[in-house]
Amino acid sequence: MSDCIFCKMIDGEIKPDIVLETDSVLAFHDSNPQAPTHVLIIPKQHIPTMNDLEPEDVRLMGDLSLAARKVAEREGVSGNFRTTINCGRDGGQLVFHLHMHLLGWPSD
Ligand code: IU
Repeated sequence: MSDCIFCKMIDGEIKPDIVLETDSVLAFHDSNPQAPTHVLIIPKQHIPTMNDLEPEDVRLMGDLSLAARKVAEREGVSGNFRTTINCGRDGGQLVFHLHMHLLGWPSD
């Protein structure tokens, strides 16, 4: 999608602070972090919201979860993180390219 900011990051037109990249997923630091670690994990395929998921996207959603695990390890927050996917404007979604937030805190 030419007007999607996350697609521009995937295409390299805009350069985020990348944590992890695989064939299907890109993970990068959120530009406005809400926790000591705040990473967004996005599918490379443009899917606007969770409401647009189809049965064939099951593997892709698994890829997002496995990427979250790896991101948490790389960021040193494996024992202290949560993930969120906002859906729709009233669900807090501002960017309409599906993304998983990973919010993490260092161990004591
Ligand atoms: P939301 O779930 O759609 O509300 O989350 C969008 C996130 O994308 C939000 O945390 C923004 O800070 C983040 N973000 C970003 O990291 N870089 C950008 O260029 C833009 C938004 I636009």
